[in-house]
Amino acid sequence: MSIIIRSLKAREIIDSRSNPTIETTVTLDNGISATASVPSGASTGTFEAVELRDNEKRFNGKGVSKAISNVNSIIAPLILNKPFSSPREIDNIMCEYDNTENKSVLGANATLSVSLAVYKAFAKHHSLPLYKYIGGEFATRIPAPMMNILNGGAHASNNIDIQEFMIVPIGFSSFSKALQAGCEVYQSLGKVLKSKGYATSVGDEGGYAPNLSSEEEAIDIILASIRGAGYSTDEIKIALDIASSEWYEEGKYKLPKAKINFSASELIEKWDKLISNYPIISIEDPLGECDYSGWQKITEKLGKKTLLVGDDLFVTNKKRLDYGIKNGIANTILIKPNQIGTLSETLDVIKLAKENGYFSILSHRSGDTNDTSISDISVGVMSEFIKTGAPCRMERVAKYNRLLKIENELFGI
Ligand code: 2PG
Ligand code: MG
Repeated sequence: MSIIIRSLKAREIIDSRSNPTIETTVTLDNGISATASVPSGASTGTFEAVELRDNEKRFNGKGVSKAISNVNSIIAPLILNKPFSSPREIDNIMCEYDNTENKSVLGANATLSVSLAVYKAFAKHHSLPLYKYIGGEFATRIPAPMMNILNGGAHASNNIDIQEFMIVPIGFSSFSKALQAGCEVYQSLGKVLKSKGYATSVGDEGGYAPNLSSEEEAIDIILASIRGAGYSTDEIKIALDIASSEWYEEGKYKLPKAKINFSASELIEKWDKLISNYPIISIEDPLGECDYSGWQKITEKLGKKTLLVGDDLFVTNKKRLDYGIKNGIANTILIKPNQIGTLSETLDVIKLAKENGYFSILSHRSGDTNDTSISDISVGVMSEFIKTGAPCRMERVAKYNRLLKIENELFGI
């Protein structure tokens, strides 16, 4: 059944950090329309696809009018009023026109806004929710949430170098119960911080961002809040996003806030110790995006005990994941569609990960919108986890709420 697109229109909207981003609406010739918007990172990997910004005076250079004009004036004429049988054909046309490794001609923000809107419109045309359109009858599992309840690094103006301290409620019979536990622990953490006289202001992803004496103190406080909410560490585990590419400089890891330097081997020792002492099940970007030998060492040492997640390392890129697979690097991939620029390529990289025994984690960005595509994608591909911040700030909560709705549709819960 072929589908014809009647109109494609992009607009500038604002993301959760008050930066402009792009929202695109696609309308089919039968009147069905769908809209998608794209998020934006702060601790971005060097190898991510290009996020096209205007670099002009307005919005401190962050305007996206060039990306918008690429949608309205370049992509639209390429795809309007022609028959298509799948969104992939449209993604291919954009990739072929762009013809660069990193979408530097059209901008990955432009292409992703089109790609997501087109997938949503095709799903609607087939009278399916997006997750079912992506995954068909296999879309029957809701991922476990990784909830970033304590923020540091580039996402918070506190003194903590590790970017994200997440709780992972895995010992629950349903997503809604896991989410409830996560929310109760988040509230409990607020009380614990208050009782210790710490700030309860929040960072970009809704997690608290107090000044603390060490990462051990951060984890101890989280453990106290898990207990305080009446849960155990059998039910709720901890995950970290180190985001250590931010620290890497001339072969050394220079922690910008603590002002201490580590070699790769010293950092591996540090993470090994932390994993041994705490109920940590996952560490993201424990080493830098180009420190391949360090990644091989840590995978050999800790890869059987914990999830080693490549975010800046893999940037949702098939070639980089393929290199990792062939060289014994990491065992899990973080998936951010805007790192690559189309949903079709995102689905391809997840497929490659699955075929090679890697777990996948769908992820928001630190600057985000109310678009909930990643929730549908996570169910569509049956990813093991989704990380989309604390249960605070509506752009984060919207994605958890979408999963509640999907759970209800699938299981009547
Ligand atoms: C990360 C993300 C999302 P950013 O590093 O995993 O939490 O942050 O979007 O700033 O890259
Ligand atoms: Mg990360």
